[in-house]
Amino acid sequence: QADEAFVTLATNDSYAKGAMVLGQSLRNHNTTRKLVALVGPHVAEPCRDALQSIFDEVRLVDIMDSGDTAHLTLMKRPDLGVTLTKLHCWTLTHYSKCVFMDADTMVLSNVDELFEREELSAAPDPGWPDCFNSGVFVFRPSNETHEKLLEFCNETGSFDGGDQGVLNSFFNTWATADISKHLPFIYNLSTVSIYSYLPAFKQYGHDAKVVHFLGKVKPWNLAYDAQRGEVKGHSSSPDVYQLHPDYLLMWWQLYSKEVLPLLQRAYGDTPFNSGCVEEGEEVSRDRSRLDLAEQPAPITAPPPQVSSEERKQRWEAGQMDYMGEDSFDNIERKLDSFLK
Ligand SMILES: *[C@@H]1O[C@H](CO)[C@@H](O)[C@H](O)[C@H]1NC(C)=O
Ligand SMILES: *[C@@H]1O[C@H](CO)[C@@H](O)[C@H](O)[C@H]1NC(C)=O
Ligand SMILES: *[C@@H]1O[C@H](CO)[C@@H](O)[C@H](O)[C@H]1NC(C)=O
Ligand SMILES: *[C@@H]1O[C@H](CO)[C@@H](O)[C@H](O)[C@H]1NC(C)=O
Ligand SMILES: *[C@@H]1O[C@H](CO)[C@@H](O)[C@H](O)[C@H]1NC(C)=O
Ligand SMILES: [Mn+2]
Repeated sequence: QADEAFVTLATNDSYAKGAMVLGQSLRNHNTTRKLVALVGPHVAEPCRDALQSIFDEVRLVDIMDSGDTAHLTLMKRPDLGVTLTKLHCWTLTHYSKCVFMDADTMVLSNVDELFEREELSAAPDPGWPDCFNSGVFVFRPSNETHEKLLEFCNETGSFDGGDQGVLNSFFNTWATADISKHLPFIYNLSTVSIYSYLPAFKQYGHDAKVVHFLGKVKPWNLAYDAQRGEVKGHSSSPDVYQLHPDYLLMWWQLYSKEVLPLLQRAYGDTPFNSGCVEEGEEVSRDRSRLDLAEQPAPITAPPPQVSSEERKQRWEAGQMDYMGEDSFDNIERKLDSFLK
């Protein structure tokens, strides 16, 4: 078990906070496996220090410094930077098996049983169930596989511009070859689907083991009043209502109690964005606008004929077609076909 690890990725200071909450949630549920954080070169020194106190290993990944296929591919496809950094997880060959988890996930219970699964195991995306989602997956580190993945990126690129496209094309038998590689829905209880599909929550919610904060607005884009125990700054964006309030609060409680003290120690007297506001302090309009700057355009009715590719992209941007193709009935039917 010492040669198995949970792995996550932080490309900037915001995602580093997510990684810290994820790591701490794994610790709190007494994982027996090692914890590894891959960090990009833009993560500040104090953030790396704070990560260091939660994770067993914090590894800097700078594709620009590597004279290999990854670097050459990056020159050709700069948009694949984060993807290539994520693929770096295959080079962790001092572990025999790993579970990758996105920095915008958090565990609600011990999930060590995931290590019983084989590469490549992942959860189906209810919005696009023939694809797996690359937010949580089981893999076996291997320099050979890493090299092949890089060659694949260089030659084929990514159908969705990210790692999910690359991995789905590379591990292209996932949907059909081996049902044991399909993780149950409880490993992917996204807050979007909970909040939008109450029936789904009633059916699977009590078994939830992993929460995935999908969409453009992440918990760390909001603010928290620790005295009152309230998450703030979400009134202006309809997008935020897709974040389930209980899990959002749980994230902030864990952050303010167990992660913030580590950041405060690492930063010392240097000011940093803690995300916490004083009692009664209002989150200014400017502040909310700034934090939510990345929110997608408001939901608009999709044209009648949308290609599945487009539909998938909309789903991932949190713009679901609630009444039509993405309605709960359709999704439930698809899920049933997976879970039986
Ligand atoms: C942080 O990195 C993620 C990708 O890993 C990106 O989507 C996000 O926009 C970045 N945020 C900032 C504030 O740079
Ligand atoms: C983790 O282990 C500690 C100490 O052994 C124990 O007190 C705690 O209840 C455990 N936590 C969980 C979630 O099992
Ligand atoms: C990248 O792909 C091109 C073909 O598109 C090939 O000529 C080149 O050798 C590849 N580079 C690497 C580093 O694999
Ligand atoms: C979880 O489900 C959502 C839809 O509810 C999907 O967009 C996402 O990709 C899935 N994530 C994982 C880790 O399977
Ligand atoms: C994989 O590559 C890394 C770096 O190139 C190297 O340190 C490591 O020993 C290699 N692992 C194996 C099992 O060959
Ligand atoms: Mn994610």
